[in-house]
Amino acid sequence: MVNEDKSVKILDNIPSHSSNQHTKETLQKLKEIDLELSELPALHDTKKLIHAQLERLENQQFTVSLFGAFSAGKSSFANALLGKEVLPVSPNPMTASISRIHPATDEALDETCVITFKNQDQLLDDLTQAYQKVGMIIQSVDEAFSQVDVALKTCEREAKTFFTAFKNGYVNNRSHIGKELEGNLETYRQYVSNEEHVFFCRND
Ligand SMILES: Nc1nc2c(ncn2[C@@H]2O[C@H](COP(=O)(O)OP(=O)(O)O)[C@@H](O)[C@H]2O)c(=O)[nH]1
Ligand SMILES: [Mg+2]
Repeated sequence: MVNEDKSVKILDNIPSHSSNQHTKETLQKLKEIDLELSELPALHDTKKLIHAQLERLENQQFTVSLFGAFSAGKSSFANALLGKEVLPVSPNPMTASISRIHPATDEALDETCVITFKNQDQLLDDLTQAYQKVGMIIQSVDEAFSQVDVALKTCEREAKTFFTAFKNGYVNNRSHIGKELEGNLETYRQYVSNEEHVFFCRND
């Protein structure tokens, strides 16, 4: 019988940086825990966590996340780590977008990118909230676009960036809504550094 405390204890004993032998042992332990947890629906969340760890370990994957205020040097640090100027660097604040950099694979070649766009519902949610703040009700993204100049005239200064990005980016990005766009390094740099493009991209 495994309880949650015991499984956490086993995980605590697993070395964080491992030689090949340690990795094999860790994999074995995780598989054992995974098997025992299958019979315990109450520990579904723990099982999910262990599954994710198993997958990462088997594929030799790990994530380094960089957080920081604008112009803290996150992109410069990531480029130094990659040994290549992948992310655009600027003394001025860039967009608040999240980039995930992966090693190249047979399917996802080096210096290629996939940009994921918000769907109609996500865009409409964002827009509805912003329009409500200026006392306007919109029913569709197209309607929001037709009313954007009115919103720009009445909105507070902080909301101007939002409405301007929507206004300037809509025509170019309309056809991408709800889709993914594959491109090269130039496409990625162009998207990540332009508010009018980032506005239409998913950020999760
Ligand atoms: N002096 C100094 N400047 C840095 C350093 N790292 C980055 N910068 C500069 O700080 C600015 C912002 O860097 P960036 O990497 O774009 O920051 P991000 O907004 O956090 O991604 C750029 O002008 C960089 O050249 C550092 O270690 N020392
Ligand atoms: Mg940056």
